[in-house]
Amino acid sequence: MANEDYGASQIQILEGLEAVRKRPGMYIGSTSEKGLHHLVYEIVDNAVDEALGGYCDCIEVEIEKGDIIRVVDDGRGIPVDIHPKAGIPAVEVVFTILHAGGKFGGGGYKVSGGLHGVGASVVNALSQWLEVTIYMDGKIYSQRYERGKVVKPLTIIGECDQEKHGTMVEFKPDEKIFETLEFSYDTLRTRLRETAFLTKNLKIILRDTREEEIKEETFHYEGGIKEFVSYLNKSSSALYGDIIYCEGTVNNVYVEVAFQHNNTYSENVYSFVNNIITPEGGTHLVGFKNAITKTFNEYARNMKFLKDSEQNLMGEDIREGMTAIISIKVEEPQFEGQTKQKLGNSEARGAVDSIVSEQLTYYLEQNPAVGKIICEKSVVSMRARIAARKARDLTRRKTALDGMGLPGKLADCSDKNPENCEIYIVEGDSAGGSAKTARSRETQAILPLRGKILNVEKARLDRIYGNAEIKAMITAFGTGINEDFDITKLRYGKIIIMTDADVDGAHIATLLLTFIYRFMPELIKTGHVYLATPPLYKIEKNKNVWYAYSDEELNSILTEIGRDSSNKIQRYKGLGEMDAEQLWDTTMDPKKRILKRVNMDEDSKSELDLTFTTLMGDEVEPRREFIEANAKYANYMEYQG
Ligand code: TSJ
Repeated sequence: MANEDYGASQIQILEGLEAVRKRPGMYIGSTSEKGLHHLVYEIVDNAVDEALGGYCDCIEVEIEKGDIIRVVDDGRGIPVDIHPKAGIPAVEVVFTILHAGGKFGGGGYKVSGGLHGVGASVVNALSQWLEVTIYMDGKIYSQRYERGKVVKPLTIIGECDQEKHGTMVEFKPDEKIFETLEFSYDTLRTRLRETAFLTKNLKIILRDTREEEIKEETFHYEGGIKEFVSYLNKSSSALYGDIIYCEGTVNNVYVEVAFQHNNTYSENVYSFVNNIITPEGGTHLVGFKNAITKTFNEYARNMKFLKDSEQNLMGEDIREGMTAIISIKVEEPQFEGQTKQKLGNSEARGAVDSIVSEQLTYYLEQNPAVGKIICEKSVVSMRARIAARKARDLTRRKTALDGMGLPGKLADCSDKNPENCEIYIVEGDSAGGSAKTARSRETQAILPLRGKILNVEKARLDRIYGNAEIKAMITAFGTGINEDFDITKLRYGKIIIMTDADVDGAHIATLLLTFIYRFMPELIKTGHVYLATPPLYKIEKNKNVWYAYSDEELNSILTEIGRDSSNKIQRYKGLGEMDAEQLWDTTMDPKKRILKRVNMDEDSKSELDLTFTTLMGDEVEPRREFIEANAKYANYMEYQG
C-alpha cells in the first residue's frame, strides 16, 4: 500500500473517533454511570465472543486502584498481522476503526456488535488511555493509545511461554467525557453473573482491588441458563424439582430455553439475543409463548385436565408463576421498535417454536407427574382469571355509576392540575389524621391505608381486585391497571409513600411498591413514585429544635451543638408520634422534605424482579437481609431546602 493511502485512512480513523468523542451518547447511550459501565461490557463482550467460538474459557475483570479496568482472556489473542485493506495491524483496526468489531474474523455468533455492541474502538476513543497486550506464539505484543490515538505502535515487548495465549486490555475512562469515573462493583457483578449464566462453561472472575480489602468472586455455571432459572427461583418455592430445558439449532438459530414454576402468581420471563437482554421481547419470545400455549393445551386436553366443556388455557394461565429464560444466538440480529430492544428476525420465531414444541411434548410424555402439576395449576389460574374478569367488570361498572367514584378515605386536594398535585399514601389512620391536618390542601391529597397491605405476590387476581386498600389506590391514581393503564389519566404528579422509619414501615412500603411495580410499572419507569423520609430523631436544646434523618446526622448535629445534658433527644418510633406541625416540618413541606425517587432500570430488570420476589416470597432470611439493606431501588433524589 502506498504511503499516501496509509495517510488517508489514518485521517478517516481520526475523524471517526473524533465523532465518538463529540457525541458519546450516540454510541454508548449516555455519559453517566450507565455509559461508563457500558465500556466494560463492550470489552468483556469481545472476549465472550472468543468464548462462544470455543477458544477461551476464562475471563478476568479487575477494577484496579484509580478505577482502571483490566480485562484478560485466555483466547487466541487479537490478530497482530497487517490487515490487508487498512495496512495496519489487525489489532489496531479493532481499536481505531468504528464498527470494526464483527467485520473480520468472520462467521459465528457474536455478542459484541449487537444491541450495545459499538466496538472496542468506541471504548478506546472514550478512554484517557488504553493499553492492549497480546500473548501469542511465544511473544508478548503491546500497544498504547491516548484518547483514541496511537501513542506507542504495536511492538514486541518480551517473550512468554509458547503455550500461553490471550488478550489483556487495560483502560482508564476519560474524565473529559464521563460525569463519573467510579465503577460500581455491584453493577459489574450483576451483569457479569448474567453473562456467565448465559455462556455455559465460561468462567468469569471479578476482582476489586481498589480498597485494602480485596473483593473477588467467580461466576461459573456448568448448567448455564438452567442455573439462572434456579437462581431466580431461589427465594420462592418451586412447584416441581426439574428445570425444563430445551436446546437446539434450526435455520442457523441456536435456541436454549429453561423454565420452572414457583408458588407465586407472577410471570418472570426473560429473553436474550446473543447474550443481550431484550426487555421488549420480539420474535423469539413470541415463538416461545406460542409453543408453550399450544403444547400445554394439547397435553391438557389429551390427559383430560381440561373438561370438554371448558375453553382453552390462555398463555398467561400457563405462565402464571413461571420463571423462564429464552436465550438465542443468531448471526445477524435485527432490533426493532423505538428503543431497538425488540428482536425482529422472523426465523427466530419458528426456530424457538419448533424446538420448544417438540422437546416439551417429549418431556411431558416422559414426566407425567410434572405435566399434571403444571396443568392443574394452569386450570386453577384460568378459573381465577375468569372470576377476576367478572369482579373487575363489576368494579368498572361501579366506578362509572359513582361518577368520579373516589374512595371515601381519600382527602383530595383542591387543585385539579395533576402536575401540581401529589398524593401521600400513609400507613395507619392516626398518621393519616395528622397528615390530613398538616397538609397543604391545595396540592396535597392524603390516602390513609389500614394495617398490612395485601401481598400481591401471594394473591390471585380475584382477591387483589376485591381488596379495599388496593381498590382505593387504583381509583385515587386514576390510571387503571395492566392493559387498562393510561398514564394520561394520572391524577397526581407525585405518588408519595409515607411509612414509619422502621422495619415494619419498610415492609409496608415494599408491599405498596410491589403492587405498583406489578400492576402499573410505567408509574415507576416514568419517575412518579417516591418514598417520604421521616426523621429518626428530634434534638432539643435551649428551645431550639433539630431533626436528624440518620445516625450520622444525629452525630454531626450533636458534635456541632455540643454533647451535654441539656440536650433532649427523642427517637421517633413512628409517624404517629409526631403532631401535625412536626410532620409538616420534617416530612411533608416541599421546601424542606427529602424524597427518594423509586427507580427502575430496564437493563437490570431481572435483578429488580428478583428483589421483589425475594421480599415477598417464602424464604425469611433473604427478606430480612433485604429489609435491612432497605429500599435499594430507591435513589436519593431530591433534597430541597
Ligand atoms: F474488545 C477488545 F477488542 F478490546 C477485546 C478483544 C478485549 C479482550 C479482553 C479480548 C478480546 C479478544 C479478541 N479476545 N480474543 C479475541 N479474538 C480475536 O480477535 C480473534 C482471534 C483470532 C481470529 C482468527 O480468525 O484467527 C479472529 C479473531 C476475531
